[in-house]
Amino acid sequence: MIHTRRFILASALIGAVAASFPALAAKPMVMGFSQVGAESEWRTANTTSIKEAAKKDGVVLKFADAQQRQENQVKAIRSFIAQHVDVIAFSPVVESGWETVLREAKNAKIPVILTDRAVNVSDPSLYATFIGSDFVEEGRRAGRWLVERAAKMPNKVINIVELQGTVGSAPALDRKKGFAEAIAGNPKLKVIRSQTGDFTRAKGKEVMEAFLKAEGKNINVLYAHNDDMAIGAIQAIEEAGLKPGKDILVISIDGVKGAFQAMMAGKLNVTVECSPLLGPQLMQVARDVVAGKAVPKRITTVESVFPAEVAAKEFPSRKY
Ligand code: GYE
Repeated sequence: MIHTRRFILASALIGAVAASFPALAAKPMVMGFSQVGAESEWRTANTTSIKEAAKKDGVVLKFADAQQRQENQVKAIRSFIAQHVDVIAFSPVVESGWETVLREAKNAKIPVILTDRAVNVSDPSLYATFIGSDFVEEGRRAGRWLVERAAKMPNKVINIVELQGTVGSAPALDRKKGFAEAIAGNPKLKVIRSQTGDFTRAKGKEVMEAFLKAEGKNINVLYAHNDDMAIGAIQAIEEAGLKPGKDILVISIDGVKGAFQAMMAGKLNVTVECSPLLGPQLMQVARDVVAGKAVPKRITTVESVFPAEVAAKEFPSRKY
């Protein structure tokens, strides 16, 4: 009798504890995550967001940094499959070349969630969903800002140089496309040079130096596919004796703190927001996918545009 009562009491206690700590109630979900690398401020914030959200959610995260190389990502995904994780999530460095490894995951019945960057596959059933920004729209927003600004400029021609992101990556392809689309209707706006800076500060600076050497004072505008390349390029512009933000207008994408600081210093004119804070949403969607619930095939991040005029006001509330 006493035994039974004790048993009931003990079970009730375990039940109560499990209810307040859901992670204890069941086996924790195991997620394999293959990250692009650590190429930018954006990426660092994205990694932190994913790690923190996993911890908070009681998800066991197996995290692999691919150092910007697709072959490392393929290796990581294969190792997640071998470890029988519950779900695989990854941010694909480039768009193409994923069919084989994604089919291996599908055959192993492990769902795959794309975060941040898209893939180009003929069979959409190879992934469950894609969470991230609309990069074409970001490019358009950058272009529209310039079209508006150009209306107030006396120049007959406005020469633009473009620093592209990683060759073959979704954000580089889409941001180029969206920008080109937005400026197409204005014959004054001309992209005179366009080259990759691989989303890094060092490369952004190096390529801008080459642009300046070739075109010098002909350059009116720099459009960089991310803030880090813009920040590197700003240094190159200053070293060439010109004023970034004035002699050369600077437009970029991401909205990291470094960009807000550059805007407050008058060196960057506008940044188009691209949020890296995808962690909490990823964990939620992963739970739904693992539970077999239907999820939308595309989950788009909500974002805005920050011109230099609002930088000082917005800076204190920036989270990345
Ligand atoms: O804009 C850039 C990063 O894929 C959206 O990758 C991301 C991009 C981001 O390196 O800074």
